[in-house]
Amino acid sequence: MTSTRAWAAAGAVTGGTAIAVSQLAASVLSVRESPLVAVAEVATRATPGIVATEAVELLAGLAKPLLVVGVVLAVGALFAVAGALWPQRRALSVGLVATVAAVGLGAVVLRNGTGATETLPIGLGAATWLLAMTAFTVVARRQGDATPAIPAPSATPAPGRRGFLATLGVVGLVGVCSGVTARWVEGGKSAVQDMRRLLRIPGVTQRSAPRRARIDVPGVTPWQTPNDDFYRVHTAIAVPAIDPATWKLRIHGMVEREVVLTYDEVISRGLVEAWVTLGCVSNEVGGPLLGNAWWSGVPTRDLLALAGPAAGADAVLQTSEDGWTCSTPLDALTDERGGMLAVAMNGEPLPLEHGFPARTVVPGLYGYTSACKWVVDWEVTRFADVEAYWTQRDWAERAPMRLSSRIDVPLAGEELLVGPVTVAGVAWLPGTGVADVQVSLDGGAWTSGRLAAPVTRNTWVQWAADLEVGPGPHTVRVRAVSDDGEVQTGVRRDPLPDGATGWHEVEFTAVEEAPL
Ligand SMILES: Nc1nc2c(c(=O)[nH]1)N[C@H]1C(S)=C(S)[C@@H](COP(=O)(O)O)O[C@H]1N2
Ligand SMILES: [Mo]
Repeated sequence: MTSTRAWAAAGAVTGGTAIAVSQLAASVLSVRESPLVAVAEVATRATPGIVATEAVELLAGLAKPLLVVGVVLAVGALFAVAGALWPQRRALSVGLVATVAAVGLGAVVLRNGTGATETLPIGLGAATWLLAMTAFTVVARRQGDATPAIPAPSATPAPGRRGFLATLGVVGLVGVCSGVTARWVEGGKSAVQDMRRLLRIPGVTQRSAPRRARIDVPGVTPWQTPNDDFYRVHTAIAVPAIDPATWKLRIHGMVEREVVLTYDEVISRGLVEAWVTLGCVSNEVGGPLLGNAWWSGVPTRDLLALAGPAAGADAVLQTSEDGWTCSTPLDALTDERGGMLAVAMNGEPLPLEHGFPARTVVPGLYGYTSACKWVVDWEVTRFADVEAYWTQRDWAERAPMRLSSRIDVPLAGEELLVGPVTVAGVAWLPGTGVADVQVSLDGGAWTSGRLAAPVTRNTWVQWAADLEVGPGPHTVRVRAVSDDGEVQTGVRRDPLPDGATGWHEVEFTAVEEAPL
């Protein structure tokens, strides 16, 4: 084995391992597309249109796999060259690998944007390569020291064969193990995805926003939030992929009898369905962490009744499969408001990110105290005895959602024509309902806008107000009035510990001429 060949082999094997490690990181962190596939897809996009179309038509379904194979071969060759260069031209070698990493990074960022989830796998891959090549160097040097017949330092050092091969074996093994684990993680996830796609839950219906719920002002937030646009908040780095066939909900603690329910047992109880607006306590005034969906599930009160909560209990500590917890007032899960163990969202089984196969939805409470995704355990207990994930971190134990409202149009900084201007947005107090929305232009008197139908007391409402504006800068504010007559406070408070308060305001400018 010539030493340059040995180093090229080391480079290629290490490259494979580096890619396998980054694939593993990517699937654990659940990036939708792996770095390799992302590079292949960017390559497709960069190919001149006609060539790409031809290739796709010619090769049909083969085009994408072939492209991936091509990328693998090209990257493998680059790693081999980098390996061959490593002992003598270290900077060039590292530069080559850095270029490969940068291309991968560029491709992933183009697809998915920047974030730890996107960039970390590639960083880990690059680190793996450097680390393993350093190991080869140490082995080669040690063998070299032991062999006095080593050539002059200007020549490529002949790595000691056995140690070098052993290192190659170890690095290769790490690569194979990472690759196999990555496949396994992906396989599990896509098996659950496939199961979810094929799942037909009896009693789940599809519903679109009632006509009367829509105010029809361009730019206002859609009344019904599509699943893909629904905000997501969770502490889990890898979204749990739970097979409904193995999922169970255990109800225990201060109960007359402990019960364990399977997925089939839950859904065979018969589903109820409702529009409910969910919101996050971390939402700033005017923020986006809110969504409204058509949920299907089983009433939490019915499930709890199966276990029979004992006197003195006032809370349910909910735990998710990934170990997150929230403590929910027992009365909120058993009163008339319609809390449910939801299994479907907008007519589809819950998306994995939103808690598949089951999550809690409780109208009127912020998500962190109630909306446990991937829920597997309900411990009936007392607030005095437990703390949950966020209450351990200084957020309030009880957190009913606050009366709030948001301006969606005009956008901040927008330039409009003088004359009539329509301001519009959404307002909410799930659990109670919104009766009126008022706006104030430039600090003037509050005037009522018009409301679309609120549909239910648990949903947000679209509103609009028609104003006359003169030239120059303007500020418009909004406040809501609840069905109970509460007027939304203008006192500005941060989300911590129990939700932000204050009026949302938007500044815009009115001009005489149409802006260019
Ligand atoms: N398992 C689990 N469930 C969770 C959370 C979490 O971190 N882990 N976050 C909660 C918070 S803070 C909110 S606001 C809602 C968000 O639900 P969504 O992601 O479906 O919009 O989920 C709640 N349920
Ligand atoms: Mo939240």
